Amino acid sequence: MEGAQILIAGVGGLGCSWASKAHLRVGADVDLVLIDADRSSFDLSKQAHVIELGAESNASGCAGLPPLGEQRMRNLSKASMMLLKEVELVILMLGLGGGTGTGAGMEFARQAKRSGSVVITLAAEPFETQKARREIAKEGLLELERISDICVRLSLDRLAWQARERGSDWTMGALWVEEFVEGLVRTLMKMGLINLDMMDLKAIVSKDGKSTLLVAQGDANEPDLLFENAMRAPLAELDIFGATGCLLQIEGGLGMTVSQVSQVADIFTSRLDQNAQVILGARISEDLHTTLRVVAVVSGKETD
Ligand SMILES: Nc1nc2c(ncn2[C@@H]2O[C@H](COP(=O)(O)OP(=O)(O)OP(=O)(O)O)[C@@H](O)[C@H]2O)c(=O)[nH]1
Ligand SMILES: [Mg+2]
Repeated sequence: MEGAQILIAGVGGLGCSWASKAHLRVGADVDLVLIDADRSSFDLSKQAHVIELGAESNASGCAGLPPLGEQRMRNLSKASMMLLKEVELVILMLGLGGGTGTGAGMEFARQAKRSGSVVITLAAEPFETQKARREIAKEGLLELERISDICVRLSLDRLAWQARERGSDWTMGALWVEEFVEGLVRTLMKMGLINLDMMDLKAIVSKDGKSTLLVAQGDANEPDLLFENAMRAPLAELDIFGATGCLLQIEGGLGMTVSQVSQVADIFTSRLDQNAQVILGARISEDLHTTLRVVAVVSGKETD
């Protein structure tokens, strides 16, 4: 899908922070929009389009009220629809539990769908200890799952725990999010050996049931470890057993062999439904050397 228009969108404090960091990794071919009521979020990137929610901008954001965020976003739909005009894929990032990410996030997702875009949402669920925020998040999540083509649920507890393990100082695990988005965008932007494009992505995500997305990187000679890596992702729900659709993109250095590709493909597809539709793509990227990068979009999971 060369020339496909990808937009990274961050909504609310956490969403804007993640989106601007992820955008730095993928460069100027991809657009960035930051949406918040709190103006300080816009200092995060010099290259971003910004949508400021509400007249009286202050650090209290949308005051923890999703309907307020939703309403403000709806009022600005003219500006956002303009921005979304040529966009084919929106990667939407937000933290659930506040007013802006939850409320404005779901309205922006609706607008993106209305404008014909595929929407992949990365939604962070509040910490276990944040009871009130988790209540707010619950409803927002249901709606985001309904609207988005793929809704990847991140657990802030798992993210923070892994960030500590990696010695990364940022408690919310931004590094993992950056790598995830980089893998996804690079996969979708470049042409593969076997060509994967937007139509393939649409075919997979149009299946009934839930979808999720895995991204993993590892040594080309250790496909098992690579799979384990993917399974260690800080996702809130990671059960791919019985899924009926999978888009698998495998990227490796010049030395990547057919046998490596098929080993990885076997491992990633072994838990799917026997009759699952699998779309496989492989690509050479010189900079990867002996590393393989795998992006798997898994869909058609039973809804629970
Ligand atoms: N413990 C902790 N959690 C945070 C912090 N910042 C964000 N979060 C988590 O991230 C979620 C989203 O927070 P924000 O992105 O700041 O909220 P927002 O979307 O800007 O919403 P409003 O400011 O209410 O309009 C929250 O529900 C928390 O779970 C923080 O500093 N500490
Ligand atoms: Mg805020």
